[in-house]
Amino acid sequence: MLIRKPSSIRSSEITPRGVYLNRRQLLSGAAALGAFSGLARPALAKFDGLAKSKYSTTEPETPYQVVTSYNNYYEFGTAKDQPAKYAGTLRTRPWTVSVEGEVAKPRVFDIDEILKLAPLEERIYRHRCVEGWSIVVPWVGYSLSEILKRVEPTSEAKFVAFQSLYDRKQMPQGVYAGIQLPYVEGLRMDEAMNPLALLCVGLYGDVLPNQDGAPVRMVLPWKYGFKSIKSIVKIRLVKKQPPSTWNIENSHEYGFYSNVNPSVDHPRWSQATERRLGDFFKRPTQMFNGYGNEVAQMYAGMDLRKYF
Ligand SMILES: Nc1nc2c(c(=O)[nH]1)N[C@H]1C(S)=C(S)[C@@H](COP(=O)(O)O)O[C@H]1N2
Ligand SMILES: [Mo]
Repeated sequence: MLIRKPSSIRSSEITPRGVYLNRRQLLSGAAALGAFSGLARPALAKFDGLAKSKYSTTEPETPYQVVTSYNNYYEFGTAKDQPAKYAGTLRTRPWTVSVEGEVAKPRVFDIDEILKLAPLEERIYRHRCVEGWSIVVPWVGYSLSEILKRVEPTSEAKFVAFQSLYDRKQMPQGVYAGIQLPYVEGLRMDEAMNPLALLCVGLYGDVLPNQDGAPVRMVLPWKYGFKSIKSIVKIRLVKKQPPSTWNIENSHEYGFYSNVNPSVDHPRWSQATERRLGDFFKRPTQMFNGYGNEVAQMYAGMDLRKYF
C-alpha cells in the first residue's frame, strides 16, 4: 500500500470542491485580480459524483480562471483572450454529432444522448500546447472508444476524421483566423481507440465553457494541443489518413501525428521545455507528455522524426 504524506493529498480530496476552489482562487490572487478577472466559476457545477479516472495526474490543477481565459480557438479570434470574449455567440443547443463513414451503424447523436452514453469521469490531464505552454485540467468525459464501438466500425476503418462547427454568423472572427475553416483533425484508428483519447464534455465538474470547445471536444493528452479539436459536429471513420488543419496550413512545421516529443524541435523553436501557466520557471517536456506507458507501443518501430 502506498502511504501518502499529507502534502501529497490533493486538497480536493479533503475539501468540498467549491470551497477549495475559492481558496485556490484566493491563492492565485495575482491572476484573479489581473488579466483573468471577471470569470468566476459557476457556483453550482452540473456534474456531481463523477468517477475519478485512474489516468489522472496528481499535479496541481491550473486555476479555472486561467483555463477559461487563455485559449486557442481561432474561430473566435487568434489572440489568447479573444475566445473568452467572443465565444458567447456560440449556440451549443440544439447540437448533434454525426458519426459516419466506414461503420455498420452510422448515427446522428444528440448532445443529450452523448452526455448519457457512458459514465462520465473526471480525468486530470496535462495538456501541452505546441507553442510551449502547458496546463493541468480536470476534464469531464469518457473514452472516445465508447461512442465509436456503438457505430460498429468496419474493417475498412483505418483513421478517424473530426470536424468542428464553422458558422460565420456565430463565429464572425473566423474570417481573420488565417486558417482554413472548418477546423479538421484526425487520428489513426488505434489512437482513437486508445482509452486515453477523451471525448470531453466538461471541465472542473461543469459543462465546457464555449471558449474551451463546448459542447463536446477531444482531449488527447499525449499530443500537442491543436490535435484536441473543439466543438465537434462530425466524426467520420475513413480508409485513408485525413487532412488536419495545421498540417494543411504548414506541413513542414506540423505533422499528422504531433505527439509531444522534446527531442523533435519545431522548426522555429525548441520543444525541450515548457512553461506551465502560472509558473515562473520552465520545466522539461516529457516524451508523449508523460503518457508513454499508455501510448508508446502504438508507435513502436516508427521513425518519430519522420512521422512527427
Ligand atoms: N476548432 C478548434 N479546435 C481547437 C483549436 C482551434 O483553434 N479551433 N485550437 C487548438 C489548440 S492550438 C489548443 S492548444 C487547444 C486549446 O484548448 P483550450 O483553449 O481549452 O486550452 O485547442 C485546440 N482545438
Ligand atoms: Mo495549441
